[in-house]
Amino acid sequence: MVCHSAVIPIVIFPSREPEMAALKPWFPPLLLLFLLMNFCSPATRPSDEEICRIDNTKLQQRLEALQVLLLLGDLQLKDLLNNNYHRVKSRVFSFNFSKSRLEEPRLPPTSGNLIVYDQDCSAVFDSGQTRSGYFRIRPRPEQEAFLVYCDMSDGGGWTVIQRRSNGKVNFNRKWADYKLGFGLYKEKNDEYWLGNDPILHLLSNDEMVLKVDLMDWQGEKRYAIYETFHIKDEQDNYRLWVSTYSGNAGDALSGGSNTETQWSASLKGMQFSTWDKDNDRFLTGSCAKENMSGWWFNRCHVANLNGVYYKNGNYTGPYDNGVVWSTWRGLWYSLKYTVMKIRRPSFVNMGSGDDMNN
Ligand SMILES: [Ca+2]
Repeated sequence: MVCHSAVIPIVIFPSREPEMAALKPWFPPLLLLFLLMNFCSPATRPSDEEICRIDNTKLQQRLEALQVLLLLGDLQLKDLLNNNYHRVKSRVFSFNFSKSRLEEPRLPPTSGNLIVYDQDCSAVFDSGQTRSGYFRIRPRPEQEAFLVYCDMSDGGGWTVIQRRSNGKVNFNRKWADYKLGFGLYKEKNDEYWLGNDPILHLLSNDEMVLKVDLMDWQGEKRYAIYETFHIKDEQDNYRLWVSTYSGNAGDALSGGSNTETQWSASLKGMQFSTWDKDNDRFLTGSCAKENMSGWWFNRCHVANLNGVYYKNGNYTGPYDNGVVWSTWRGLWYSLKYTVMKIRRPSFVNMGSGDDMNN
């Protein structure tokens, strides 16, 4: 039995998309590994089979090392592009958004007898609806309208994409649930995850500001604002990018102020993971399983708002898997109330949220 590694040509695929260009270094080793696995004919001598297994193991290790290198390179590239000293914005992301804006006409405002939905809560606010509540919106003409909570306090026009408030909704969900969204959409403080696809559709129309509102069990409130918030499509596992923090809760999405922590906990450039789809950088385990949530895990995090809802704040256990924003209350304190909400940049003001009345 022979492993035909010496005669397999390495094919370089042409890349048409920026995303494909980023993935290109994966393809030769992936293809090589795949072909190797198929070329190894059934064992006639144990020693040859053993040799083949060792070769496969080595290739697997090399593949994993390359994946880590690629992720690190990607992080460095994003940091360079968004470095304040250079004042250069991420072309990787802005390219697609500019393109989508050109291709998709904006919906007319809600009026008349036709059922025409607003694109987002900013548009709902513009149309004169200035009281917070649930509205049906349709960010993209080809998609179905969906229900969302519009926070019209705090300057108005905020589309709420995530809320934790009472622990009634299970956030330990599979990929398909996080993709489409889940939770309750009735009461003011009902918990939900809007869904990665709906969030993606919202972000395709315009760049968005992300604001995170937080409250601890003593009623103290903090917030974090990110000037831009992007996620990529499902093919890239909804890879996250945020830039330019301001606020008083700390920049936990960037991994905090410690450089060593940032390397392992910054969520910038991370893909989304769930217990049934592990895309994190923790090569020997699953952050989603440990943290019992879907999130943009690195290895693993210092901020996870989809974690386990521990009542009364402080908690203990084998994993720091609470509803965590560690730059404010640490990894072992689970917050009482969290909201992630997005809005067009033209609405930006820097006040803190006043919609947390539970
Ligand atoms: Ca993993």
